[in-house]
Amino acid sequence: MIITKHQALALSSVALLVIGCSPSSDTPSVSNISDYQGSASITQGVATTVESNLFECANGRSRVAGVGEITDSEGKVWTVPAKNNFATGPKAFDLYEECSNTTPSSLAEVDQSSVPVAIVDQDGEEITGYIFADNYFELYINGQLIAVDTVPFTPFNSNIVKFKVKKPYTIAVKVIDWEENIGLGSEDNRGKAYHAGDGGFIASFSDGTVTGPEWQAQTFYTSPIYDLACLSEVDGKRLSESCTTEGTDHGQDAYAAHWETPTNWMNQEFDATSWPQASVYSEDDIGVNNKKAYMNFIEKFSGAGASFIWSTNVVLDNEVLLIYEVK
Ligand SMILES: [Ca+2]
Ligand SMILES: [Ca+2]
Ligand SMILES: [Ca+2]
Repeated sequence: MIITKHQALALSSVALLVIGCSPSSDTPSVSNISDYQGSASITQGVATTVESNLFECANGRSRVAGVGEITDSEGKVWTVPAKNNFATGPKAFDLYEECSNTTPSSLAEVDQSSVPVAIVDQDGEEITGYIFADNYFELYINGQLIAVDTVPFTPFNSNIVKFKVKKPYTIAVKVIDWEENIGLGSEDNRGKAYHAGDGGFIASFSDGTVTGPEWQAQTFYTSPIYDLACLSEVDGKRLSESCTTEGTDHGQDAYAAHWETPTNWMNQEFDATSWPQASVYSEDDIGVNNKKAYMNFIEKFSGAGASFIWSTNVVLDNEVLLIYEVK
């Protein structure tokens, strides 16, 4: 049989396609951005680093907490893992923070009287909050930025906040599950170069407010996604429950789904009733039993009736906004 030059080219293309579609079992399959029909903006691949590291740990190890930018197919630029106020925001008081040598073994060793009080209402009630975030939080009360986490990525830490406010008031929290592979939603962990880490947020407040399923939670950044067909949206929920969370050594071409955060999301008048209710996770889900920043003060977390919350996917959703109105 004589094969023309044209046929030979076609055959080699098929061969390439076959190679491309027959990855080793460790290589994720990938669909096309053009096949995606949902409301997110999609990016692919690693972001350009714009901030190489937000945080240096003087006394030990910490993962590099970088910030990057990545452009979607429509030319829109997204900040990953998320826009944040770490550099300029008021730092929360350290409850437990190894890098600052703040390592009390219990609350009795903490001088809570030295926690600064943020004023929302001068004649309001003084409220104390205890916060543990995997990995990073920014706390707003009635739209006012009260405190930002003192460690963006690792080591795991916890914080105390105090503020004066009148009821009813609105708690709004931006939480970020940080990433080492910027724009790819992953870190070098568990023996894989692209391991998808998990998030988690828990807090209790002295007026009895605790994190739980009554809070609203919406995701704004989901990654890594290896097959866009696994993303779906139902009743305002941005779902990724059928997406793989398996680590890989070849995650450099992962997709990410981005949604624009509303500019006024932290304000009291923002209506979050269309957002999904927060999903609740157990201490085992989050893996805190080896984390002193949590366990040493557990009476202010699960012991106070608080639950770990996040959006519907605590592994793949990396920027989540939480809102709760205290009546
Ligand atoms: Ca932190
Ligand atoms: Ca994490
Ligand atoms: Ca994650």
